[in-house]
Amino acid sequence: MPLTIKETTCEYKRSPLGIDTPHPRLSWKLESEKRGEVQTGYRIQVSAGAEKFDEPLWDSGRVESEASVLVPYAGPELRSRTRYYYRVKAWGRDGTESAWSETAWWEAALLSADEWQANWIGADPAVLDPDDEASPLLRKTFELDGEIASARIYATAAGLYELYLNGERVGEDLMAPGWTSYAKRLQYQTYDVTHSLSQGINALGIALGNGWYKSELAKKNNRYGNRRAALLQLHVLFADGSEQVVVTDPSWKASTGGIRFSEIYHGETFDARLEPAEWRTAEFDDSTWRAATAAEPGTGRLVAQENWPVRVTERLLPVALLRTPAGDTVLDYGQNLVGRVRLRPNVPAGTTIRLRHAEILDRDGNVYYGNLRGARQELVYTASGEAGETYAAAFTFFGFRYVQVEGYPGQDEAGLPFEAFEADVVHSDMPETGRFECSNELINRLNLNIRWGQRGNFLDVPTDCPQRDERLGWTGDAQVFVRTAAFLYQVGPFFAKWLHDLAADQHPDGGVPFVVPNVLQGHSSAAWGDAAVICPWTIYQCYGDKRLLEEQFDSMKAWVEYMRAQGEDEYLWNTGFHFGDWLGLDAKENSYIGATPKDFIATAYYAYSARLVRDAAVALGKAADVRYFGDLYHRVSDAFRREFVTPGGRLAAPTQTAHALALVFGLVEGEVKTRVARELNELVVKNDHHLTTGFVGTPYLCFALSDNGYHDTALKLLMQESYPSWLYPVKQGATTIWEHWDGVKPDGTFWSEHMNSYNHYAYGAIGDWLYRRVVGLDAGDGGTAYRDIRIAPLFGGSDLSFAAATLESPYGTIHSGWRRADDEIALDVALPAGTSATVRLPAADVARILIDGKPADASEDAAVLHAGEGFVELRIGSGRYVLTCPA
Ligand code: RAM
Repeated sequence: MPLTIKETTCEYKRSPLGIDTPHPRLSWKLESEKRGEVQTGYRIQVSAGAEKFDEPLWDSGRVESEASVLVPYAGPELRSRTRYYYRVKAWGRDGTESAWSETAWWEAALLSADEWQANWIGADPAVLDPDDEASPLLRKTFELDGEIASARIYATAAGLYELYLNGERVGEDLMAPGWTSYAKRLQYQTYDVTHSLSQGINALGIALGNGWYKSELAKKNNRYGNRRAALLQLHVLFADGSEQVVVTDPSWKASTGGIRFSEIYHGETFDARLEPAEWRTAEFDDSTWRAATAAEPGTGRLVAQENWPVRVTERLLPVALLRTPAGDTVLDYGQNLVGRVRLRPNVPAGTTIRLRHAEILDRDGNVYYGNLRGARQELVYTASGEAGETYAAAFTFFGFRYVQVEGYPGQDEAGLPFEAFEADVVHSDMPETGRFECSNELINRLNLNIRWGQRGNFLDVPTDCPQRDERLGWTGDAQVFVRTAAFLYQVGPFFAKWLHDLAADQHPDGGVPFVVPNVLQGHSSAAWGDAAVICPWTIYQCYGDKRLLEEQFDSMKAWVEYMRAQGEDEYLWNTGFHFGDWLGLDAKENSYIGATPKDFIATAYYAYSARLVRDAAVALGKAADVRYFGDLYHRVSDAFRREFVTPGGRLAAPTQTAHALALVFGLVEGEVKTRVARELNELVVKNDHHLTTGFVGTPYLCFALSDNGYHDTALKLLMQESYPSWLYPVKQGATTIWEHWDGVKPDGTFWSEHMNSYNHYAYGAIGDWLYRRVVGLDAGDGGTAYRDIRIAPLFGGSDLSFAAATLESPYGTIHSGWRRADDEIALDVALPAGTSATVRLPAADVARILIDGKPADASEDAAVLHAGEGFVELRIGSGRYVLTCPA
């Protein structure tokens, strides 16, 4: 197969509508069967039409470069509402030229604020009190005269919206416009509606929900405003070149319909009898509707949708019908999921069905609602009785495995028709990128639980949990999980959007809110605020997103400067409030905060973040910042050692978390490091191979052991099935990651209902270690976006007989998998074109390592980088290899 270009993307997406950056970035993947293939040059053409490449708007010409990830468009200034077609070709190692890629496109949205002609509107407050729970409906008819060539809608809302055109739903996005720091930034969405319009009279309809804008969030409603409102602009281009624009303005009509109540935490109440039939169509008589009025929602800058849209990504039928001891009728979906039930009731008009959503059954088998705290999460539906009626909550989501059904006719005798209760799984529709498998089924289930945790909690913002009256963008949780997240799914746009909100909500002194978007008072706990630094750095490493790093750089610096200003000593952070090693098991009785001293954690993170900011400055070529943050990093690390390392060379804090942080953050060196590692190992062994770590220590614990000669101990921790361990919840039947190691105690009782989520991804951060250490599929230091790969599996004892992972990286598919047989281990590696890898294997000498059956030092496709001290390092280029080494 010759050199070919597959999968071109613009701003991470395939042919995206509605991009508002002036220099969109293009990426492509190369495919070649040749080993060691690299790109030596590329050429990009951008044109105004799919057939217009003979007169391109921009032709990069042949550029001698290996770049193929996020290459910025550098042609003439882009125009709003314009589609740009592009194609790419590349040259390979020995000059081979690829054919042009398939043509793809992106479309510019509204590139400046003055392109907006629309006005914010809502229902007249004199007619519908803004605090009336019923959702407003807005509609407008308009006439089109002429042949329609193309049409786009740009729309957003204060609250949430669903859009209809001539009776049909526009797009499939849910929970639009998403959750941002509304007072500063509000996303709008772009829709291609060319084929939904017709000549003559057309009708637009908008349903509005409270959403994050107005719902009760963290015990308070109307956080951003109290009046739901819409902003929409439709541009119709006719075949003769003329244009018509329809906008929201007071000529629209307003009323209410079936949605009587809608809240993020509490669910939705829908009365199908009150939904005016056909209100979304041109034929509907709206003479009883009132005029809409102008609204001022107080929202900030309008930005085109950055994140992946929220969508239904899977449907699940219940797996069982339960009759609980309390006499309830309960559907079990077999999986703790986030989404909604798509109700298809076949019942008489006026029947009210109530669905109550819960995560877990108690010891007696009854549905448990205690851990939801104030969140009601229920759907109350009153049927119209019409044939084929169906309803799925529009403006809310539920975290559940179990649904208690009340009011379904005949449910006590006949049971329930499962097809009438199908569940929609709802989250940000991020492409799946990572797969993992090993020989232990419990660990495979753990990995699945990590994925479900990410799905449920990556619903436009990274939330701590999706079910109780919280569901907030907790910075600490996001920070510990970001690297695992970036393996399992493509989270570039997801974190870019969230980090823009983090910067928007950051305090003038650099303090970082506990949650983003910020709806709480508190800010700036160590390990939570560090999300400002760790997340953009991780996205840069995993996807090569230098622009994001550049955009966030001031925010990153400001956070480190905030820390510098806190301590009584400039280089120690020993003041203020901190969550500490949150939920650590070495906490005092009745405390959530683990035993590791807060100033230890705060100073360790201070050093770590200063170092990452220095590294970011190196990447961005900012010499003065490199010096400043490099110096700061050294001073903070020195201060850390003075304060927390005893003259004898041990850590002053005898906890697993303290030892893990000091090792992983590189705060101890030489003999002290050796001793700290040995003592960490002893702490774990003495605790009968059980962890004591909380949110801060857990993500690093196994890395600290594996990377310092104690991989077998790390593996024992992983394989541990008794409490506390990662596999304990799995053995208890968990299908997601729990907030507490003992969310369900061995005797079947629960942790206190004040804080006991069964879908809290933080401890799922162990995924990162599974992929990068057990499988050994890691990025190297010689580049970003896995251009330089490091394959260094740690086989450990004989607990596992195989482990494999596949990652769809920015350059293409990377695979690494090892299998142990008799006295040999076979390693299967595949690298995409444009990348190369260092493979590290344990062996006394090179001759014991075979590549495709031949000794490694005789292979033409591998260079020996190192041999000795019990390990061999080889350098290989793209392609597929089977390596073997002695077990
Ligand atoms: C809880 C959240 C979150 C954690 C904070 C400190 O309320 O659920 O997971 O980061 O506390």
